Amino acid sequence: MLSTIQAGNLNALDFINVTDELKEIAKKIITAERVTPAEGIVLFEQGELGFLGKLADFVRKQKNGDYAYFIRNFHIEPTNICVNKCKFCSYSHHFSKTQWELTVDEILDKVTAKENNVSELHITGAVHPDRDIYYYGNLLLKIKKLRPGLHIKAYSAVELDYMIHKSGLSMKDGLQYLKSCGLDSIPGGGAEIFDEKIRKEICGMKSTSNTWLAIHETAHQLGIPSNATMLYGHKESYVQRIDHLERLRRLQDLTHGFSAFIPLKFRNSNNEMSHIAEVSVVEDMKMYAIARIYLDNFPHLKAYWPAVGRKLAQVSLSFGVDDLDGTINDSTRIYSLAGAEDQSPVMTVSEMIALITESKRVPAERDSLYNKLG
Ligand code: V47
Ligand code: SF4
Repeated sequence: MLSTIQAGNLNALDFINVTDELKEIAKKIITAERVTPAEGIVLFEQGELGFLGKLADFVRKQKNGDYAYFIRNFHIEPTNICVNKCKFCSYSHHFSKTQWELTVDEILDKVTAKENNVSELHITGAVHPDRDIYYYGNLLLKIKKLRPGLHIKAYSAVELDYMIHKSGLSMKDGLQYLKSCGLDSIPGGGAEIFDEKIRKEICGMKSTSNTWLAIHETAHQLGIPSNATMLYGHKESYVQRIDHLERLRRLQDLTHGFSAFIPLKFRNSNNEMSHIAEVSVVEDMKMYAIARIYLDNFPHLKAYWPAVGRKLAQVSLSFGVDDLDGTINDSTRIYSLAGAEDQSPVMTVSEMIALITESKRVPAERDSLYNKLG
């Protein structure tokens, strides 16, 4: 009986107006029992936002206490010239009105210009036809020489697939080579949606879902941690969202190499899918909450504020999120080109702290491996 279960500040009163099926799922969640794929779909189809929020908040608190993390970071996007043509992309040279290809010296100048207290550099961009693994390896070596203490989170699995394939190296040797040059971790991009049918429709030229998963698995085996993302709110169904989460949860059971999951809301400006309306805020918060509940083996759930806007990111702290990414410092264009609210995303540390404190969470500056700093 649910009424006998009390955990944290959750109790039976929170579940008065829900069906027996949802009550049973809630009972599993508060006793740390894993939710099945079928139950995940029920949560999406029947779970009302307040109910899901309470459960996700409970799970968040169990995992991360009241901390809400952030990092001092910046991005470098070396190029937007791309061999692929994803329909949701507003960023590549196919759809954007601008085109760029930074030289190594231009990239190094950007690194040199950053303040000394920045902890992480995130490098990702388009899949350039002519750049090979040795170009990217040398870039890592040069950045590390300039700033040995900077954590480099670089190259999505899609970029890695292309550069490793082009070099003729095996996946393991390619990743090992990049690690030896200074690759510290891998960002979560390129996952999009694993369902093969929808993936083919929206980004058919991209690496397959199995390749994305195999690259992350191999990286984890080599001691390279990574993140995972999911592009949601376009053509995918709830069944396909749960399938995506399920494939990630299974891989995480094997490797424990993922640090954070980042749901990425589809933004519809300036791309070939602009006719698809963006989903509501209710749908966004349900996505965060169910991701937090379902991915019981992922330590962190991140709201990437340049994608959803700082107000929504703040609200997400009550729906399972414990990490708001970082200060960014106006260094990324992926979301400004796709129509996000912040056209020049910059958040100062004091703005980040104020935003977190207002949500009654404890701000914690972190490094890339979620160690608290200061
Ligand atoms: O894979 C591209 C997404 C991703 C759109 O690991 C879009 O810490 C919505 O993965 N609407 C790249 N999304 C960004 C990414 C990321 C960002 C921040 C932190 C981390 C991390 C990873 O951006 C792509 C794609 O899924 N994307 N266009 C769009 N129109
Ligand atoms: Fe290229 Fe990435 Fe855009 Fe796809 S999402 S077209 S791989 S830049």
